Amino acid sequence: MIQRGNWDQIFFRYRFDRSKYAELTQKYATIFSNYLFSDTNMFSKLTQLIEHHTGSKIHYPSLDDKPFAKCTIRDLASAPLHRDWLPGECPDLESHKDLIDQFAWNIYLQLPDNGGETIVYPTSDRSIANDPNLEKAFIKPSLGDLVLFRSSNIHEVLPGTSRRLTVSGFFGPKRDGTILFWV
Ligand SMILES: O=C(O)CCC(=O)C(=O)O
Ligand SMILES: [Fe+2]
Repeated sequence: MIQRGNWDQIFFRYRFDRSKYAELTQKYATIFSNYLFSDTNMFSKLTQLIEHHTGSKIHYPSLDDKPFAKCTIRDLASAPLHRDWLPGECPDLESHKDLIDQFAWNIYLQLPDNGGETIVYPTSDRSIANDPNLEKAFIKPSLGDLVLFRSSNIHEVLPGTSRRLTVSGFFGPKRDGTILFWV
């Protein structure tokens, strides 16, 4: 059983407590491989798809010799307008300093009947978010969908009428032509 609110060990949340992040990463990796990925290979399918379409090799970064988490479970009621761009948020992070861009991937495990859409803006500039001429992408996923989008652009998740559960992570190309995966 996934308990409400107890997941989502994304690095950004633990950027000031890296040992807690490493501890949770190890704990969840064991749970994911024993339960979530024991009867589905969705993560390896995703990485194969990305390597195939980009022609790039994926690398999994580490921090003080401890791996970053590869994915997380998100139990997101909604998300306010934000962007995810790790080199901007943590410029001292050696592992991510040559990153060119950041993308989010989400596989939808549970969705509300109403609401829960993801809106992605065609800009990273928050100050123009209300410009009526912006052509935003309104994503209304179905169960099992994989959605990839540029998370360095501003985006939000609208509130829904019931639980919304995803397997999620980030990836991005580096200057050396490889792709990093982390969360
Ligand atoms: O759950 C979603 O559709 C998007 C959540 C989000 O903010 C992200 O993946 O960066
Ligand atoms: Fe996000």
